[in-house]
Amino acid sequence: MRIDQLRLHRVVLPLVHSFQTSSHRKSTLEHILVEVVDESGVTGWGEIASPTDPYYSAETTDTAMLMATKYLAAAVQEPTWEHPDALERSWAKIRGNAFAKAGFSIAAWDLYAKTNGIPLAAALGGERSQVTAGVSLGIEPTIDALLTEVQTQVGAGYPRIKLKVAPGWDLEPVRAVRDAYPHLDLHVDANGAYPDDENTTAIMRALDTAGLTMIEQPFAPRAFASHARLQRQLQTPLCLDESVETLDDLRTMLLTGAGRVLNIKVSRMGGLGTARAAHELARAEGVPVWCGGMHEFGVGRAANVALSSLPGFTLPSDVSGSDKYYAHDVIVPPVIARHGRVEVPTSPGLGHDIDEDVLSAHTVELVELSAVRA
Ligand code: OSB
Ligand code: MG
Repeated sequence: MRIDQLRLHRVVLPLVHSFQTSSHRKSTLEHILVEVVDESGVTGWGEIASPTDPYYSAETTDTAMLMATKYLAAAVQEPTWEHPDALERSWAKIRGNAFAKAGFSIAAWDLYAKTNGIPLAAALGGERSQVTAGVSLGIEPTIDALLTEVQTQVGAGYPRIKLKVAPGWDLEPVRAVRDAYPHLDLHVDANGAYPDDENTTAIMRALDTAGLTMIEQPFAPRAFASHARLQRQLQTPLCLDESVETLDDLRTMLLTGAGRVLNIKVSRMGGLGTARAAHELARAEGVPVWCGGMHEFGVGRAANVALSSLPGFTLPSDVSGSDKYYAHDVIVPPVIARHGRVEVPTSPGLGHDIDEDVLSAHTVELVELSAVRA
């Protein structure tokens, strides 16, 4: 296979409900959709789901666009390849920039699966026909507003709720939700917002009594030693997200005991190949994994659903329905969750078509970089 045409669509979609994490608040999201066309005219789609600003990782939408046009465009169009793993290897020499790489990886995997007439999930080795979805709830202005959100999502059938926490928004909201829902599968995510000090240890010890399934990323991305020390003091498993960008990071987590659960994100790990490899390594070590999200539009969301069908994804993934985020998603049909479960598509590739009207209505920039061949 060889990719002849490449288009990068910078797309802005309004969120149905604005979302606040420990670092920022968002009411629209801007992602880059990657469209590749091979020599026989088959199209693959991917999504660069980087946040606009460098608060989750060092990348931004603008750095991803720069890396895409300056380096990844050539890396994806030069080689002839039989499997997307070969393409991912061809750009491995580009350091970092996982979100940008992931957009190209998803497009290549979609193209590969379509060319072979199989669903993306099957191309990855997925086994499930349905995946269990959880929802991630942002920091709300008040505890009552949070309880209303929890009620809405529990009422919609989602079996697992994750709450964003941050210094000043932790014990009180968690206790309020736990008191209202004594048996709910509940976990918290701090996005690395806590300093490693005695006060934090006291807060984490208190959270340890709230019956949480896990505490996700209390400390900064590189803080393996801090996570390992805290984990030794808690019953509740720590889950790493931002810390694990590569397989070597996962090996460090396993060796140091910095976490007992792994959140695998296609974006953070630079593509579906590395995400799948991380799943295999974690599975061999008996570490449960789940698929995290970055508020993806439908393209990235569909890739997350396909990945979540792999056998080691034993915990609910952040693959809630498109409607939780976007009034009009860029794909048809949208991703639909019923009673907290999403069907894994059975048609070739991602299993969804691009809604050209929604795409063109929300595209703010289109870059075409087609190969010039001798
Ligand atoms: O840490 O999982 C995170 C969104 C933006 C940045 C970081 C995170 C998130 C989410 C989104 O929690 C979950 C989803 O896409 O449903
Ligand atoms: Mg997280």
